[in-house]
Amino acid sequence: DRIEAAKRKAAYRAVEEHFDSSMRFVGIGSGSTIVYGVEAIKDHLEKNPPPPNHMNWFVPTGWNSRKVIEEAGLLPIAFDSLPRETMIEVCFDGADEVDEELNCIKGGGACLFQEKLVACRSKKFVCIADYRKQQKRLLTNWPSIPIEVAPIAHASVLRELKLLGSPDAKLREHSVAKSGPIQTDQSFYIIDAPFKTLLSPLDVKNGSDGSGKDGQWDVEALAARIKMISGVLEVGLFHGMNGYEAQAAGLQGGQKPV
Ligand code: DER
Repeated sequence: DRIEAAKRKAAYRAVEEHFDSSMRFVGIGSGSTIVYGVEAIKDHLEKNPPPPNHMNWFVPTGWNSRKVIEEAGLLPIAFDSLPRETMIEVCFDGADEVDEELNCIKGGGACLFQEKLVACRSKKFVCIADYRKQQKRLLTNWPSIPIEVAPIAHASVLRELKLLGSPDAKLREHSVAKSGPIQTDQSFYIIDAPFKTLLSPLDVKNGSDGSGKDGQWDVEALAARIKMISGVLEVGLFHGMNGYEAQAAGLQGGQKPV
């Protein structure tokens, strides 16, 4: 259908522009769009075989990602077996919403922690997303920010989020499988925290105040503030992707997502 076709088109274009058979380490995110990304990489490798004795390693970002890599017949390598000085050449991943500065809300698939780890180790972060995801500001269409928290701390994190302007923040429960909160690959919980539509960096440049007064935040300020709450492992806001100079609580080391 139209959406699947859009996902596929975005994936093939992203791979065509940013993947090369001579790459050694490539990060693979989670979700349904990335399946097309892996399919496009597989096609590319068949048409453009790597140099003899060259290995393409694919770095998964959790259970779902590893499964996608293995089902495509590609070789996964565990993140913790990456040599310290190795940078991942490029990381392909999806997103739940993307603003005009290419900041992303991520975590719909509850894999945001390992996705951010891999993105931070990547020279380039390529976000593959269909037209539904692009909005002027984050939290326009996607309702809340996914936050990965230590189970023991979930109640106190909920209380702090309420004070920051998210009274309706709640634990992500199983939809059908079993009652109770879902658990991530780290056996942590996910809290989904709705906030007012986030101000973009452009709004801030034009003088808007996104420091949290009356619950109005900008992307960077809110990501940093949530990250400070005791018990928070990671926040599903990917921003500040433009290289090592980025001081934001988001990502260092990546380039602007494309
Ligand atoms: O969890 C994530 O951040 C994923 O990338 C995901 O939400 C994107 O999912 P989709 O490709 O199925 O929309």
